[in-house]
Amino acid sequence: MGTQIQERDLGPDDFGGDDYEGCNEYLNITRPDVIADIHRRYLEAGADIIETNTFGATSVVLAEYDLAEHARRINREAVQIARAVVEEFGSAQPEQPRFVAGAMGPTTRTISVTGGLTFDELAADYHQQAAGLIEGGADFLLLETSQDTTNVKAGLEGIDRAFAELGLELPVAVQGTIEPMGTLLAGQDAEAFYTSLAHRDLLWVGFNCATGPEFMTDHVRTLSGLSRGNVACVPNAGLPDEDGNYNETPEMVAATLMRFADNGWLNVAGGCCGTGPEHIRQIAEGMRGKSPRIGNPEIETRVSGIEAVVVNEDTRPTIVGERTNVLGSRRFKRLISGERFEEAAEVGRRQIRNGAHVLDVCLQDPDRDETEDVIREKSIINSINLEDGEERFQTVVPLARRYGAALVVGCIDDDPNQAQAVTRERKLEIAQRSHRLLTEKYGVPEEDIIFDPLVFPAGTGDVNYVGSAAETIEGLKLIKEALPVTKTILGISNVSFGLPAAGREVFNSVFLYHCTQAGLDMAIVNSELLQRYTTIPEEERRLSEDLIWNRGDDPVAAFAAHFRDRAPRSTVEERSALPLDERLSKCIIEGSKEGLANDLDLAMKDREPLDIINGPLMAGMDEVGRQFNANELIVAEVLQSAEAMKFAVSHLEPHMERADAASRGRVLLATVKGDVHDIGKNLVEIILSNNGYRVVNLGIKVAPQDLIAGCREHNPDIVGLSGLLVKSAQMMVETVRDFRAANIRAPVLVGGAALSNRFTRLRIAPEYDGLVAYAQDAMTGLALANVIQDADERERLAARLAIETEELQAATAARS
Ligand code: THG
Repeated sequence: MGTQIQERDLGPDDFGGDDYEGCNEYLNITRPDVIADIHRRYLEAGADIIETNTFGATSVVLAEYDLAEHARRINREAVQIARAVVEEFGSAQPEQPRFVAGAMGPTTRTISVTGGLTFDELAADYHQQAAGLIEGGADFLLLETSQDTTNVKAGLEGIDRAFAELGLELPVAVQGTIEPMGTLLAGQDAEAFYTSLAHRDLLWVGFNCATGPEFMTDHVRTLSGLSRGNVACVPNAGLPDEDGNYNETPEMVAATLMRFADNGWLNVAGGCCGTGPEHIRQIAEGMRGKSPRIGNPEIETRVSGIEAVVVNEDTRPTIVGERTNVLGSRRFKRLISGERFEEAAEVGRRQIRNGAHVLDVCLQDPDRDETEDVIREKSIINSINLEDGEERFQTVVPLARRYGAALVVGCIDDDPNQAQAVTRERKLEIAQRSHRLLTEKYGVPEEDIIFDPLVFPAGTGDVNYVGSAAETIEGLKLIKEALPVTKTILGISNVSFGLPAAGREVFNSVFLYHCTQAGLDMAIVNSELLQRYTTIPEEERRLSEDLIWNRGDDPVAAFAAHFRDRAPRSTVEERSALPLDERLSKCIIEGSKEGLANDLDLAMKDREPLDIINGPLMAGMDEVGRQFNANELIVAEVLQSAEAMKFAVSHLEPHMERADAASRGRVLLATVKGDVHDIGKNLVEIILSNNGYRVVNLGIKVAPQDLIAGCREHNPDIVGLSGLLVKSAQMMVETVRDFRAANIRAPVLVGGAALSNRFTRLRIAPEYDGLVAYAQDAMTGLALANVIQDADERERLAARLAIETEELQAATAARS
């Protein structure tokens, strides 16, 4: 609409005077004939849906022209123009029904970035806009070009208010705009954006505007992989050039959208800035006969801030940082009451840096107004329960459904004698009652319920809580068994209240270990102090386990006696008594950098850096892998070990000899999209560059389009793709598929923990036109690179790999 209006070279008179020049929305009043004509041209071109000329018809935008109070009327009349044109073509034609979308732009402010207006002010403006659009007769409402999910939520709130006012509901669709840097202006990526909106039953979720379609590839694929409902892609005709022109031809835009549709990603295709009627004609033609996308049936527990977090088996337990709690930390309380918010935020960042995925933010200070500081993404509300009967459910649950939030539900009810469930049976009973109410009466999806079976202090001597830690573990198991789609959470540190300081983290750790074994999904802990179960001496484990299961005469006294008057145990000191190589391995195993640099310097006195990596450091990583596979480590701990390894490798790297600069070839390396793991890849980088290769390392979470851009820029001889997670293997398939579409044929080496030669041959190689080989480890990667750089050997390798693929395919076919 914007570009079409601009092309008509309208003057001040058309806009109703100098004061209004540039206010496109005012043309609905002053030149309805022009707007009608634009609509007509798009319907002639084959559009099923036209958008009203109301992108900026909210009071906050119209106020720039002193037209704020006309917002409702402008929206109403804009729909009437579009409606009339649609009726010329016949809105109810059975072979092509046509629709009017009431367009609602993002306004000129973003609540989370620019500020300058509140959620409630924006919701009030959207209320007026939506009401005008509904009164005019729109078929549905479209919140589009969204840059900030908080604005979208204000939009949805305004729309709900308009529905309530007018006593009628229309379908609502939402489209975000992902900038060239890969996120919305306010920072969320495609996954977080979808997660924040997944609670609404939307007509569709999609992306529009921004870049041309090519740059949207990865975002549309991501959205398509996640979305339960429909997906739309409505791109610009390319990125505007320095003169503001959009240069992608109708053929180009249509071809890319057709490719998306062929991949099964689309329910709705369209054009935004710079797409004229001819673009729409070619898109409409291109989409004819293509099958619409089928929604994703998968059920997941997912939440989001700027980034999305999925609570599932892969990352269990999700770590919830406990320090951002005014009731659980005196320091945090002081910072908040002093309004030292930046330092308070740093408390959260430290929890995150030490492995927390989620923060337990509690600002319940009676002297302050808590609501001031709450932001609305898809958060987790901690917590509700049945202590006062259904009252809390009644007030909180509708809010959670309206704005999008998961719910922690404590196992507490209105029992007059003991409201908090201590026994396993009561925990299960309350969870089941809450579950029934929440799913049946309030319509909460099961995956958004997180039960807290409750943790009580096990070591205060309070007779009510003797054996309660074991009841928590057993109650957890019963709840997981009875309600497998719901999730569980525990405030781990509660268990050790009242015990000697030196023993608290030990006991927390042993308790967390047993809860994790029992199936715990989320753990509220101090991620900075987490002790590894495997590093706890046998005797201290036994003392802790006696306390959990109430074994022996007086397990509290035994535990307290052992830890009283002791400083917290120092693993650093214990390590220092070991021989050098064991110390190095231990640093990796325990995920500690303390003393590591010093020990590496010692080791370098009689060994080459690469031997230290391949020796004690890799031995440490192997042990970490073993412990992880034996369920003795949680993901957060593995990440700490990875950090220590990274630290060691970067400490050694400057001391490594480089082979002659005469380059043996150029290698482009990246950890694929969705994955942050890069120890393996960084090792490959070091080994290759020490063997004469020039390596360009694109880093972590590299999306296919960035790899394609990297290939175009660096023209590599070999591309190396790395990734640790199971989903990274799939991302490698997507990446080479995009390479093929972009005509890239460089040999690709793939490696990573979840990858296998079989997957590489059967799933990745067939999607690519160049050579693809699996490198089991860094040294194999080097050997393969050397083979690839020799023309004859490379040909033999390609032939061998092709045979392997065929054999595997034949074997698979035979089996099925
Ligand atoms: N379930 C759920 N949420 C919870 C809990 C729970 N949130 C709060 C709490 N329990 C978990 N968080 C903490 C935070 C701090 C401590 C314990 C649990 C703690 N603090 C020290 C103390 O009080 O002695 C340190 C105080 C300080 O540093 O000033 O132990 O069970 N759903």
